Amino acid sequence: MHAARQALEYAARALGFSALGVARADANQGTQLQDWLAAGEHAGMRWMERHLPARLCPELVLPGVQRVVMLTYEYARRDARRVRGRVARYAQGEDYHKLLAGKLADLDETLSFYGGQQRCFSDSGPVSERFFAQEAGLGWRGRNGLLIRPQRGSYCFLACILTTLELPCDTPQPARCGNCRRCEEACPTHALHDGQCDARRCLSYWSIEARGEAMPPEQAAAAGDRLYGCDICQEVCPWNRPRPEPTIDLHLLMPAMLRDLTTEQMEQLDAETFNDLFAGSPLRRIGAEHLRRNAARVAAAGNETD
Ligand code: B12
Ligand code: SF4
Ligand code: SF4
Repeated sequence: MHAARQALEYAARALGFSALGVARADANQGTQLQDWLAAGEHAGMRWMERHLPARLCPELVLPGVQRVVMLTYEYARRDARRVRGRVARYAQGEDYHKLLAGKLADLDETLSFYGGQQRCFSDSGPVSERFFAQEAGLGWRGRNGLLIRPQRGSYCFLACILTTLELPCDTPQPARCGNCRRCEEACPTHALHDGQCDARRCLSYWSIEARGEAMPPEQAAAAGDRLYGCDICQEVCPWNRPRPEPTIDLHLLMPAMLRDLTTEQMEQLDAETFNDLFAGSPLRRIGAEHLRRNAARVAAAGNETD
């Protein structure tokens, strides 16, 4: 199985992934996910309840699974918007679900050559990606809940391959947050506790995932010019300090259309124009109405501070 792993590493590098690690599929996930769901911290994301059995048992996702291969893919660290209304760094370029799906299909093919059966996901399947990334030795889970790599910080996508091959595994790294609590202290809505994020309080949830519900006043007051997503708990993390910017896939750089589109223009978008402009962007998933609502909130916050 060393040969299969070597071939996989080679192919992953060629496809632009920045790191790869392997964990046992039956690694003990503890009870954090159940506790988080039982406390209602998943807010309106009911699909997380439905996925619970599969999340805890990868065998239900791929019978015969032995390993979870975890990969990282870098996105830009610079905020490229030229006008008011911040967009989370991960969402600045093309839709990463599609971009990574093609690359994962190539890696699936590589492992098939060695007799493996695979299922691949990136933020698209019932797999606890941060848990397995830590188990696979790619980094540790910070107090902001995210996977942090000692050399590269947390600005990366995670992707995973469940495989029936018994690839050699990696060793988890110790957590290196030490006494730091900057993310917890900086979170404007106090969403972080015990290394978990309470989605009911999180600006990322309210500006992206919440469907048909307006942002509660406490979150709206704290959101400022955050139009889509929130990077505050990453911006303050010392492991994300400026360092040479890694080479970023051109598909993940912000197109001029999004760089210059003002919140006033967004408020005017009809569904058709929205679909045309945002085809291929992660922002498309929230739909025209939610974007207009976010834009109106950002514009109103701007008027208050003028
Ligand atoms: C739901 C979700 C959200 C929700 C809820 C966030 C949350 N509280 O988890 C919302 C919409 C709020 C959100 C926001 C963001 N998200 Co999000 N999100 C997810 C998703 C789909 C599931 C996460 C999840 O399962 N949460 C539930 C919690 C309880 O699970 P968990 O933390 O993984 O815990 C499990 C294990 O870790 C274990 N565990 C935890 N601690 C411990 C300790 C021990 C000792 C043990 C044994 C086990 C254990 O328990 C659980 C077992 O199943 C993942 C993709 C995926 N499929 O994993 C992306 C993902 C985590 N998100 C991501 C990103 C980028 C973000 C944002 C930064 C986006 C933004 N800029 O706006 C923010 C950051 C917010 C934050 N600080 O967490 C990336 C993270 C990349 C990274 N470097 O870590 C992911 C991995 C998507 C991807 N493929 O790239 N997200
Ligand atoms: S994404 Fe923003 S609101 Fe959510 S936990 Fe991080 S800092 Fe808090
Ligand atoms: S800000 Fe500090 S506590 Fe939070 S994840 Fe980074 S190192 Fe850990």
